[in-house]
Amino acid sequence: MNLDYHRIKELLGPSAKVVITTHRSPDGDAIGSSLGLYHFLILNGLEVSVIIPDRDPEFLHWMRGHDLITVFESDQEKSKTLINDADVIFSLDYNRLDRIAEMGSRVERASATKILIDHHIDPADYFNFSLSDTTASSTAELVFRFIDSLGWKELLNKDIAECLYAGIMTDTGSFKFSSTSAFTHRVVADLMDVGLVPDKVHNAIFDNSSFDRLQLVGFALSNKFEFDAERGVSIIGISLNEKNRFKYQKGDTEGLVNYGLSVKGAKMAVFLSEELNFTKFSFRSKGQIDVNKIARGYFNGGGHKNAAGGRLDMSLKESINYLKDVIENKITL
Ligand SMILES: [Mn+2]
Repeated sequence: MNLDYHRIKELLGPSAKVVITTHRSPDGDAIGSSLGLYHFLILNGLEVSVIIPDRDPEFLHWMRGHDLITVFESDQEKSKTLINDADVIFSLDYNRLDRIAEMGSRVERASATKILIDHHIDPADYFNFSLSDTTASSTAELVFRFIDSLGWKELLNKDIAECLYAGIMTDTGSFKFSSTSAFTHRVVADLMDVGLVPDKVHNAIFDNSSFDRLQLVGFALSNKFEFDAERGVSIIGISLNEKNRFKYQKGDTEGLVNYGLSVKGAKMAVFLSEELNFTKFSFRSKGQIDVNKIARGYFNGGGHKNAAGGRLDMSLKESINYLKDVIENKITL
């Protein structure tokens, strides 16, 4: 069911208990949209908790309210109680319960009203209310729309603005992806009107690398980067050993896939990151190449047309061989 804002206002009455959830391996949009909504809802006197399945990378920890986030993986009892007691559960930046790992069954069984705010393709129909728009640049942009549609735009403040901006900026690749619309820029203008300083957020997120991280990026680009000029495909793969060598921290390989797509002539870029018993994939593409379809069809994943993820229970070496077989024999680019 689409959002009935009148009903939502009733649900978000003064004594409501609200839980905000977002996807596993939370990124800038996941945390930014969740904390943005959090700062908005607490203004209405609601009891609000943000629960994430697992830890987020350190470059997002500067956001106000971040220290109040509950991590399901490390605080299961508290998380379960909050989920069971909630009147309303928001699902932000994901649209299928398998994206929140073990938390999914808890959320499914909870008696709360479930509200989806998301921009990924093919939402599950399990939610009571959905604000789902695959053309939106980010979930943070949709949270802005949600607040505006409730008629509460005048409640926007600097805390909300910084968090939402972090989500929009990271999900649009600093406003360069094709999902960036005139509306996206209008939203940012409104956020600036309430005190957002864009370069402050940009610096907090992007100028915050450890020395080891940059060494890892340099190593990946000079030693682990393959470019198939004929097909326009970039592949960068990092093994678990290599990550350990550079004291890998969560988030250190963020954005590496975009280098692959920045090569002249590149149409698709794939980044592979080996974990203990599996390998994670990030896909990026230009134009009509639909990496959501490719990720869904061959890599147990999905996402958006030009940006998607996946995973296979294989080593890095096996994964690269499998990927090359798919590229050469199964799909047309
Ligand atoms: Mn997003």
